[in-house]
Amino acid sequence: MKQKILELLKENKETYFSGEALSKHFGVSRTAIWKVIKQLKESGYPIQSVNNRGYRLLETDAPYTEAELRYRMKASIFADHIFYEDSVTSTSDVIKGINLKRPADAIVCLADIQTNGRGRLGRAWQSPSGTGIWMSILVKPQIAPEFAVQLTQVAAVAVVEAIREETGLEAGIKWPNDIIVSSKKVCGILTEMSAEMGAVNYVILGIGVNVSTESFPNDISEVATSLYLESGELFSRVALVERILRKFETEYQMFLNTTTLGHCIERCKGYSVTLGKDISVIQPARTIYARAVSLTEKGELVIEHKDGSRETVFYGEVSVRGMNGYV
Ligand code: BT5
Repeated sequence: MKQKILELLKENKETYFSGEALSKHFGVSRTAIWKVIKQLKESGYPIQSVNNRGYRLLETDAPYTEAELRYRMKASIFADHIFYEDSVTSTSDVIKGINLKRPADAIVCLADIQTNGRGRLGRAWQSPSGTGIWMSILVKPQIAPEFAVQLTQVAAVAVVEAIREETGLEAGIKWPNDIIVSSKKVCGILTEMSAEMGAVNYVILGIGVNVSTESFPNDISEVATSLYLESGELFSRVALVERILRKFETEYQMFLNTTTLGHCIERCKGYSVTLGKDISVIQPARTIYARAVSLTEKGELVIEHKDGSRETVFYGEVSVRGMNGYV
């Protein structure tokens, strides 16, 4: 009912609805209506209550809440499988529990703060309160496990285009999992999978975007940036999340049709800040120095050695660093 009342108020902004009219409309008591309105107010909606007139939603920026996100994404694969928490260890951990209790083909979990945000290979991901989007998307593609790694590129292209459209910043993709602006990292993507022989159970895409961060701890201040630091503007997290999820859904559906990145690989190449650069590919057993020359339709990186021979490297087995720094 909370969702329904919110929809009614949103579709009729600035219009008063009396407690009595709402209670008749929803077939519940006026006290029940009052309780829901109280909850909505507590989660940040500017609802005004005026004696003898009723409740109305004021015209202002939308809050970053579960109800708001569900409302915006109601006609998507995520619909009412979007979950928001104030504080979690890691959205990529919490989403697994949600999937056990409320299984669905597509789930989103977001939090305002992560106390144990993770990067790849056990690295930490700084996720302070109020400053960023800490979000995990769980999907259940019916594909063989070896195809799942491509979803990192599906997420990357969704995020890079959402940032470009929402902020006007020239975001790029540093293969395989970083989104960068002005040579610094504004977003990282962590892809994890649960699979059995020959079949994927689910894939979790953890996406962290620094939105309004003003400063970073010393150890990452050289490599990290935020949308605010790059533009001087504060962007709405809820609008960005909506755009990322919409784009992700479109790209994901296209990926499912072919299980390749045929539909987006040219865009991935266009956004790539890695191609054309001399890079070091750091593998557990060796480091290769080569030039990044292309991406395959499966999202792998093609590198060219000094002698002109080419090799394809896969996400998950490498770290890529520019010879002279981060990119
Ligand atoms: C990543 O790993 O870039 C993947 C980050 C994924 C974070 C999301 S947030 C939602 C979901 N829940 C989680 O727990 N994780 C996901 P990697 O490529 O390993 O990069 C990690 C490195 O980035 C760290 O070692 C730092 O150097 C740097 N770093 C840490 N926090 C950062 C931040 N907020 N912004 C930019 N760089 C950061």
